[in-house]
Amino acid sequence: AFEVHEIVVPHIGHVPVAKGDFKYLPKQVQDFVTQWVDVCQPRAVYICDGSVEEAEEITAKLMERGTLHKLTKYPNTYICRTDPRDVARVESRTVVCSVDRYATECHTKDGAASQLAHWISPENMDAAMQERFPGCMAGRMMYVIPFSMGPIGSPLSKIGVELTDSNYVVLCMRLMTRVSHDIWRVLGNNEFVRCLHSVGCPRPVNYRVVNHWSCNPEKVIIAHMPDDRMVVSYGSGYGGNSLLGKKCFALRIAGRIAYDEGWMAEHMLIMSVTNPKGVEKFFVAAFPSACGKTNLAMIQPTLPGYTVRCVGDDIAWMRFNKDGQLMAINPENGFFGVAPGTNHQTNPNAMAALQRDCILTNVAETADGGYFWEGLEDEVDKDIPITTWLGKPYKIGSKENYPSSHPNSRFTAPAKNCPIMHPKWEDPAGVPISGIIFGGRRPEGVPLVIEAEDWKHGVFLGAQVKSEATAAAEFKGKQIMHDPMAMRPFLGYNFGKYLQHWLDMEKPGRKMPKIFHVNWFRKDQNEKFLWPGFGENIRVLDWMMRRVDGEDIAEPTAVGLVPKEGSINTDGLNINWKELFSIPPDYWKGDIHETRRYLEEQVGDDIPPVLRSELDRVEARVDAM
Ligand code: SAT
Ligand code: MN
Repeated sequence: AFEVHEIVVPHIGHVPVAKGDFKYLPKQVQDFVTQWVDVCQPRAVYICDGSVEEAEEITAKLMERGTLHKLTKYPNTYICRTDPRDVARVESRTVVCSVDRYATECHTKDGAASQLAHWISPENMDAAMQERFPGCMAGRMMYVIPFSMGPIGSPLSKIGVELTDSNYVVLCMRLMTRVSHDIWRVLGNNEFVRCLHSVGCPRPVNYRVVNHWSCNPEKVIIAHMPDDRMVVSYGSGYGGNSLLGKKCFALRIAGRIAYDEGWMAEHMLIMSVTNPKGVEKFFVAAFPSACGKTNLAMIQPTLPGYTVRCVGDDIAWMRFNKDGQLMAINPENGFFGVAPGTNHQTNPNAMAALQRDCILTNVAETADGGYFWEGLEDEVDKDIPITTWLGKPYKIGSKENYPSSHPNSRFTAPAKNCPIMHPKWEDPAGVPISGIIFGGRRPEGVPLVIEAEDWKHGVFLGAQVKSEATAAAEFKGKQIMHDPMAMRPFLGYNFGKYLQHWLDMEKPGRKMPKIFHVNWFRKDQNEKFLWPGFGENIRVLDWMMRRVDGEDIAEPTAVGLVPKEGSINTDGLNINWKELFSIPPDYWKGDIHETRRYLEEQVGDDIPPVLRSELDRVEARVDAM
């Protein structure tokens, strides 16, 4: 005779645990999972461990369903096409919850609608959640993703747990963050950032699912509760809306933690430049989304003898160490880069990173199993049949079904695939920053580079960042939008307080980095770019390095320091220096008055007094031009 053993499936309430050992999770995580299992009612819970086997299992499921499609040209690389209604961040539905409205928004002039963070009251937040979350995962799996922003266990890193009903999100989180079983041990009894995400499509679905991509565009909300260190996202599966470690955690929530703890969480790439003398300096740079941060972070310098290495392409966490040196880490583990425009000319290092282990979302496919997007015309067979991101046939050069890829189509690639990652890119101590660069797309009036006179003036330069709208969010057309510090979409608290926090970074004994503003996008009367950009940008970085070392190659103007004529190496280029560096008085008078109008309307009484006097000072000088 033999005994019959009952197979006991562990449960959370009455919901079975499909994978993983719930008992192993720290108590505070168990409570978090239990709470939302009760509300969302998934059919089962899947505790992720970050293993390769797990990725293979989930990839196979997504291929079976048709959400992912394997590209035969590159190993372990997949194409994904979303519902065309779910293609970018939704700024208008991105909100921050606080008891006091002015913890989130500024005291705007005459109650103007805030463009710098959108507030939601705790009552409205509760109602929004009540309307969406109960039962929202019915018939679906809830994945529990343990992740670290920054190297696992580093003192500068932070841990989060994302609950999601999207397995596409699981795969992308594995590329963009560090997902591992080890997180539970490192976390112990400590606090973590709570992330809750649902595509908002409980089963049975009573509408047509487009492209095997579940989403609920009418009900999208991306909400942040900085006091509770929590993010709640509903209705979208795309990018920054759903990979909650990225903009939601690493910028909006971390920004608030940084404010409380005296450090900085910024929308910045991190890179190093080594000159022919072997001297290396690190820079961070803040440009609005889709303005070329990824390209700059990975440039292939055209000047001989220079080496560029990449630490990160989107987010920098920075703090001054005990020696007064500003140190930066990249909290991410991968790149979520804009695909169109990326090619072997503009960014060979990104192309190298795209040879394996990637997910490409909303790009086109060539008949031989490769990817295609606008910008790759010279790198594939001209006659090859192409299928657009909308599944339509396309031929290079044809107007029909153009463009082949959505303008905000993206590649998701592991950082370690990039051949020029800095050997210290995962150093827990971070890398020492010598210069901070701001910039945007400014077709008119703004010179190639401006250097701030001091830290305060630099903060002002950052506050006046504007740029042509791009496809990274829902805005249309070529309007020039304010995007102060390139943070407009990513603020987690009152922007006046944020500016004061920047000003407060300057303290005796600290080595304040130099601050610059660049514009690669100035055009002449014939709409032609005045500067070649991309690899040639090394020439501007070289000038900045020499400025950091105090070389006498800058001269004052009303708007800041600019290069003395000829002090940027333009050998071999055909450059109209006068036009590239001109500061047209009429343009700048209009611009500075417009900046004042914007700051007074949007930041209002929250404008820090020091920043206001910078504005007055610069405006008086510009008016006297
Ligand atoms: O916010 S996303 O991560 O979707 C991309 C961006 O805007 O930089
Ligand atoms: Mn970004």
